[in-house]
Amino acid sequence: MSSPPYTIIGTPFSTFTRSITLALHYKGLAFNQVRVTPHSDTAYENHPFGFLPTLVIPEIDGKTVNLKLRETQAIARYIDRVAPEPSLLISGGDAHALIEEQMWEFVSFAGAHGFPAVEKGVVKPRVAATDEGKLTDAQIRQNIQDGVAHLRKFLARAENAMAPEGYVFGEKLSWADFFLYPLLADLQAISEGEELSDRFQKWMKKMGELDAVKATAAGTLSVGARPP
Ligand SMILES: N[C@@H](CCC(=O)N[C@@H](CS)C(=O)NCC(=O)O)C(=O)O
Repeated sequence: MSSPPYTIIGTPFSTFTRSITLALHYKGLAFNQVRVTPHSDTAYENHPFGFLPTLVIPEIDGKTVNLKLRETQAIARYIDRVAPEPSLLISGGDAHALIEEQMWEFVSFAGAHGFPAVEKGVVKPRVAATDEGKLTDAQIRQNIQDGVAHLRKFLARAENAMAPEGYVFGEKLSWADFFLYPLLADLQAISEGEELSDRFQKWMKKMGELDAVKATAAGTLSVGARPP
């Protein structure tokens, strides 16, 4: 008998949620998605702080548990354990990495520094101002100029931590790519996408060829959607 599918709580518009749905698709794990925004009633019913995503695990060892697992990196570790292949881990010796934990270091950079730099500092204020329709492009650019200056620093440092070509760790697709991609796909969709270097643009193109990326595009800013 096949196991019941997982449930992911989170709108496709949420970049952390997309990191997980990318991996669920990539690893061929069936899931349902409950498309809610952060701090909605459903978000709070599933997450103590109303954040996204939560993964609801229906069964463990054939026993119904409906366990709610929060925090994207904890969810990633669970997914790797139940579906180790195809692997999203690296090994020391992949591209510039000496030890496998450098992949988790990059993941943490993306979440802790990339999310505020890309989403909070630039994407959200740009989208809010554009949707409101009261300011000119020049006025919006002026309002977010500090955010863009900070974004440039993040992008330069992230690029510096990447292999010179291929995925973040060269030939090996990993969680590092799945954590960074949703942020830069949003960035690419707005005018400030012009900040993406040639290296990032090549990487975006390579990522865009993945079935998992195509399957998770609906409902994201990259295709012009809005929450949920
Ligand atoms: N540390 C959390 C961060 C998740 C996160 O920030 N999710 C965003 C949506 S993409 C959110 O729920 N934000 C709500 C807020 O900032 O108040 C994780 O890794 O899961």
